[in-house]
Amino acid sequence: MKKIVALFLAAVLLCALAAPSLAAYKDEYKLDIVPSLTTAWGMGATYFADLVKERSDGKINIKVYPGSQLTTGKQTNAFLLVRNGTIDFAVQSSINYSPQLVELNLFALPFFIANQPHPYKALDAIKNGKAGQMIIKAIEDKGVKFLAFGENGFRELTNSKKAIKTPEDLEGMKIRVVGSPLFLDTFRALGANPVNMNWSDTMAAIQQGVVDGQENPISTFYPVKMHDYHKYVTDWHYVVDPTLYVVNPDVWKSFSAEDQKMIQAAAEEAGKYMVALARISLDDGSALAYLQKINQVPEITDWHKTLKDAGMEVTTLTPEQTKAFADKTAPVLKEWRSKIGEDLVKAAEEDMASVGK
Ligand code: X2X
Repeated sequence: MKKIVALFLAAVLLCALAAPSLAAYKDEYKLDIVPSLTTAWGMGATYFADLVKERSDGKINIKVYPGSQLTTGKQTNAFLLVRNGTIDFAVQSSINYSPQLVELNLFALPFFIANQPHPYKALDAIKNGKAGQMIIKAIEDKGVKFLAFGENGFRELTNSKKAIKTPEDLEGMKIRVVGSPLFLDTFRALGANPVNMNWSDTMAAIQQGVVDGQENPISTFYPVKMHDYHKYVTDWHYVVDPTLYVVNPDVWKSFSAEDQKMIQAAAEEAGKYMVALARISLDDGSALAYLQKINQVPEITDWHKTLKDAGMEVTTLTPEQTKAFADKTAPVLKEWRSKIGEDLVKAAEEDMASVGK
């Protein structure tokens, strides 16, 4: 009898202990993204939310808010809002976090990763290497829990005026850029006239001809019908934008250890899916093969063809043509190396060198 009473009391105690953490689960967790749900970014965020919902039997409900709704359009405030808990989760661009985390400018150093013999492999080596660890530490030291890398993609140039093949072609062109002053420095070095603008204001500025051009990953163009306004694409791969799956640390602590493990795995899986979507038709075929393997091949599997069919003229720069742009921006690269931190840039160079020729 005594044993039964003791067991009963232990059970009551356990329930009492478990109750606050269960009660702490919210009905909805808000997840912030900048573009629409139809982009690789949006699809990568939705995939994560769906996995978590399914694997928690509906207990953890993450809602994706597209179009920078949660930052009232100010995408570069996203890091601060995840840190203070206004936003629970985010899949955010390294560019949008760079005003608070100077280290994240690493990926936006002009022609730094792009100039490697295998840019995608070089990027992966950074993410999985010493530089990646340093970046994750910088994010977490500043008060946001990192879960996984995704990918927005290498960034290409579009404009309404002419095919851009040399830095001279960019002379005086008004180009919309986002985020860090590094982008202003890069475009000024190329003789252009860059303007900082949120993505939520960009399409209107493009439609009204307030700007002549913009730069973004190729998978972003079709969903916003960029082809209706910009005829010219220059595929120059000048910088890359990996995205980051992150969560507010208090929200993270409120999850049981088992749920944390499940959410972590879901973010990693969704990150891989997003990377593949961002690379489809732009890599050596690995992205498509992965999406086939997980049975998630998207409707569009060839970006250049899709954009050409929509009327865009795609210029892919030769290595010599790329060099002219890289030479012009070399002083910016040099200046920003020290702003970002020589240690981090050197670690990234070592990571990239491990890939080989
Ligand atoms: O604003 C942009 O250009 C975008 C959508 O790519 C980012 O959020 C960095």
